[in-house]
Amino acid sequence: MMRLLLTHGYFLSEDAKEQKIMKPYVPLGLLYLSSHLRTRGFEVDIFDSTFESREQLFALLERDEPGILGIYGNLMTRANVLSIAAKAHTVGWRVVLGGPEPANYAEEYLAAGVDLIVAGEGEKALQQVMETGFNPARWRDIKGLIFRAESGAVIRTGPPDLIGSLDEQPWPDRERVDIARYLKTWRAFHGAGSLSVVTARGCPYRCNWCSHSVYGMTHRRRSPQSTVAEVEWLLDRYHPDMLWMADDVFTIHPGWIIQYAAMLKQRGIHIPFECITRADRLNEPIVDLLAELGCMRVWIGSESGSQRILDAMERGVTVQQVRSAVALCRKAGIQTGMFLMWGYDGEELADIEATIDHVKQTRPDIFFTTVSYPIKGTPYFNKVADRLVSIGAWRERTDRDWMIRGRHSRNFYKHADELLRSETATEPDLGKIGAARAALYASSNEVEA
Ligand code: B12
Ligand code: SF4
Repeated sequence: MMRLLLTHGYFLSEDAKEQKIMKPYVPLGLLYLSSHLRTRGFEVDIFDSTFESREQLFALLERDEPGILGIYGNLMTRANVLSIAAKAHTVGWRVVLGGPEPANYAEEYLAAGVDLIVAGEGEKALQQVMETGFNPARWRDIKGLIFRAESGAVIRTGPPDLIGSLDEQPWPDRERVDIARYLKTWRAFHGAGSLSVVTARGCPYRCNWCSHSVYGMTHRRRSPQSTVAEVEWLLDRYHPDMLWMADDVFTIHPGWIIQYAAMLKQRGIHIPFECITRADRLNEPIVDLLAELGCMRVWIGSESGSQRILDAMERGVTVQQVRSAVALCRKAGIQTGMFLMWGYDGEELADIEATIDHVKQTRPDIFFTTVSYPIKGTPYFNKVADRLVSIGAWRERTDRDWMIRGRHSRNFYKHADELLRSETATEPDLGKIGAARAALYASSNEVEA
């Protein structure tokens, strides 16, 4: 039987930005694949690259008997994934890719020499591939694969077979990675160690710029019982100081939260946690329950203070809902983190002013801004596709680097950011605000490409 080695192309030591944030989490997708395959008798190893170096991985690939190398790829790790795949090939490994990015650029990855791409949920598809002994002649009947036939044609076998009941899956194979190192890093930088858990897969909402490449529009939940059992085990086994509920929208199902809370209480479990949610999935009873459970911070995608832009994004949330949700959290003692997006299609100065006004009125504890970027496969990407200008070679850039012809310049958004920050400073400086606004307006005729 061929051995499978799983890895991801993420090296913390090469990421200067993350080294300042230092909130690493284990690659849960790989750990789920590992436990799924190992319980079925396959030999699986994990090289968790987070704290290791590229050189260490390359040395391992050279030293070990070649087998199958499975690599997780997202939009930030393209160049690393390609370099790892190339190295693996030169020393005799077969390479399979999975995760949210590879299927979006299947032709390019296959042209780079990758043997196989799994599009979407990986457990069943990879299991079936392993059962063929990694034999391409038997891949056509397995759902969820993209590969090249001998003729050179790219074969796509359609969406993968999904796991019927998430509760029947073994928990992610955390014992195979160095959890202590993650916790130690967290504690050294933040005074508390955090571990991630997922309670569901997939999000049914349709925010236009969000990638649904792994789970499509599906939404499957674990039972509260199974989640509570995993949480209890995590606390007993690793003693984290807090948890991150890494779901797309943790509070999507109020009934589930109520049952989960009741079970945690019944077992006397209380652990601080943070999560991502949507403003429309919070109301007073749910916020109070979250607070009671130990929720210290919720992250809300607020995106814009302009309803016109939220509607164009098909966000399905109103500006007012965000304001009310943040106010409810403040009242309950839960901190709020807000994500904001500049530069969505059609956004103009008035929308930017509305966003700044919105943040001033809403007063989240913290906010992060990004200039919107079209991820391949999203409706947003399709909407701006005819205006996309690429800079540099595909192998070196990411979907974050697209330029959109006719959009305001990066400089303009930098000024928007400066204005937002000066307007929301604890002690606003009128001089700074005036200068930032003047710079924003003065740069409004500059275009990106
Ligand atoms: C947790 C998370 C993070 C954490 C990552 C922590 C970590 N180490 O996991 C943090 C906050 C750091 C993060 C950051 C970012 N993230 Co993020 N993140 C997520 C999130 C919410 C959950 C990931 C997860 O654990 N999923 C659960 C597991 C079970 O699913 P999975 O990882 O997809 O794995 C399954 C399949 O993909 C497949 N599979 C995975 N690996 C492999 C490998 C092989 C060989 C095979 C065959 C199959 C396979 O099988 C797995 C089991 O079914 C996802 C959304 C989501 N719900 O998945 C976004 C998501 C992955 N993130 C995304 C983005 C855009 C980012 C950022 C770029 C954001 C930013 N602007 O900075 C950064 C990039 C960071 C980086 N340098 O890599 C996008 C990726 C889009 C894309 N096309 O690549 C997603 C999909 C969100 C979205 N809907 O748009 N993220
Ligand atoms: S942004 Fe959040 S709510 Fe919207 S589709 Fe993506 S995961 Fe779902």
